[in-house]
Amino acid sequence: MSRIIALIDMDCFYAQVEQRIRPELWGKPMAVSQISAGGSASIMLAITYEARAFGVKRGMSVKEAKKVCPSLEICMVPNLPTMNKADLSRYKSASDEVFDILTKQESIILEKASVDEAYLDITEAVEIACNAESPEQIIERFMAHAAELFPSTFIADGEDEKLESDQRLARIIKWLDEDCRMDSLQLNLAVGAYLIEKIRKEIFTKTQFQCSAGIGINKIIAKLVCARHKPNQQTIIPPQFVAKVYEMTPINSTMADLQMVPKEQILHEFPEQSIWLFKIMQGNDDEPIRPRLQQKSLAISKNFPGVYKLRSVAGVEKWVTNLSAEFSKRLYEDQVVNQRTALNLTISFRNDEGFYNKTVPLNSYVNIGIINNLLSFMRSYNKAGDKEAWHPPIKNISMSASRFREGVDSQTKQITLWAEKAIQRSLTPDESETKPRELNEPVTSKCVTSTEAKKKRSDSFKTVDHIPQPSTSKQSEQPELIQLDSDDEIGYEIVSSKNDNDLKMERRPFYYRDVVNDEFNENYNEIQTSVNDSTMHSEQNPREKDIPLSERSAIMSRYMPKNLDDLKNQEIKDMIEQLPEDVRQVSAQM
Ligand code: DCP
Repeated sequence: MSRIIALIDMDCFYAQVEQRIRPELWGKPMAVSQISAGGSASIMLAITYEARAFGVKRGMSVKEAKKVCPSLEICMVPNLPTMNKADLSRYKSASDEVFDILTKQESIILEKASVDEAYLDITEAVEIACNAESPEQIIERFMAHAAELFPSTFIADGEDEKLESDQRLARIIKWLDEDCRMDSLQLNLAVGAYLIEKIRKEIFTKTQFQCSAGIGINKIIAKLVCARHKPNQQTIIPPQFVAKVYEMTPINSTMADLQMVPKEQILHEFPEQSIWLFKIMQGNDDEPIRPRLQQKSLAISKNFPGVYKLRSVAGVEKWVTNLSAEFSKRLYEDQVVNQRTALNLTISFRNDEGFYNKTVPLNSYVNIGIINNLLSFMRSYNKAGDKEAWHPPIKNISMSASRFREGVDSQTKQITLWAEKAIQRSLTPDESETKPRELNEPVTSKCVTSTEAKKKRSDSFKTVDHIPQPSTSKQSEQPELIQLDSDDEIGYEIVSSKNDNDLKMERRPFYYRDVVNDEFNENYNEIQTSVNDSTMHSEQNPREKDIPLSERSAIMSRYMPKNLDDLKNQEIKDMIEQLPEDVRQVSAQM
């Protein structure tokens, strides 16, 4: 049986999250905006469809947006308490809610594509549904109740965009009656569309969020039509219409253009990729849905565009410290939630002359280690004569942790919890003692729903709200990057824009943006391989066996600073003092 794949994409996601918090904004032209680096301007990130009708576009400034839509309501992305950096935790929590629903669906394979997008391989679920009734019964039932069973489905046939709503239903009934009766693949697509209608309804009922979907025989095709009838609708693309829809879809003009190129030329120009390209051109794409919810790396990145470039030692140190503290906190959180430990740290920065990076073993999650590593690496590139200056100025600082091994030993758990609390307090020295903050609140099903798996794994641990690491650059400064969501395995980012008015920018994985540096990509590939290796050898997980003291101490030492005096935070010092004597002594000697 041919595969049936769906792509579900939340509509104007951040905007819906804000609308749920302020229900009076449902149905209104509104946008979510974020202060750009340096705090001077504010750009639109998510725009409701009501506001899009006025011409409000992503990347516009507040002023530009208000000009085209004076009634526009604007919600700001909150900032992290002590940093000029956005706090995306509420959007991530909302995303978790959606993914909780998706992971609970039976007989589907789920692949998280971004914070608000997922591919679903529903082949098996379709097969099960098809086995429960005869094809005739299914078709009769679908035709008799089409309005109720397919309230928001379109058939992409090249004419679908012109249809009025009554014509939409008539088209579905005709397709069921003619094509689905003749062809089991088309019937499978119809059953798939029916299942996706149900899943989208469930998402809406449980979260109040609307989403759209594309349903086809592979990922590319599902992606191609997912946005065709946004918002809150879904599109099936039967194979016979793929070529026509490709041709008519502007974002895939490349694919339509490829159809015009003689096959010999493609073979000559792209010998390696030709088979794949031919398949894609015909709408065939064998890439499987990879079950994936846990990212393979954690990253944090901050851009300093234009006038915000870092030109002083103090500025660089301040940002390295802030980012390291935040990164460290995320590592601890990941350790608690995912019960795994990162072994590699890649530190990188960009200045006016180039992009530099280095991968080192991640010996400790304590942020002082991360700060020192990054600073000493960066200092070797500071050519300023003046000892307070930094030259060439810094445009981006990034850190990423990768090569995870399974497990966190029990002593580390204690440190993790203590350090986590300490870091939270150090981020909010004035408030946390006196009044409850969102960060310190226990996770509740209302504000954060972590997945079942996470819940099971974290047993006695409380997770804290996720602190993500967005970074933005001004749209006008090209080719500056906008990093969307660096903690997804592939955090998408905008890498290019042909002109200021065309915001249909290319998206590609976070790690491949800096093709300027082959060494970096080589490292990344190596790390990826190692990740697979380490998961294959999960029996080495120290939780699983009674490890001898020397080995336990070696593991501990990775989490312990070499010198306790390095620790500025009294609470972490106190915590280490309370560790079992044997562990403390042996670790201190290492
Ligand atoms: N986002 C961001 N910066 C960008 C692009 C997007 O922070 N440059 C955030 C805001 C979006 C969310 O990611 O709400 C999802 O992005 P999408 O591209 O899926 O766009 P939307 O969900 O906002 O709208 P659509 O309905 O077109 O999918």
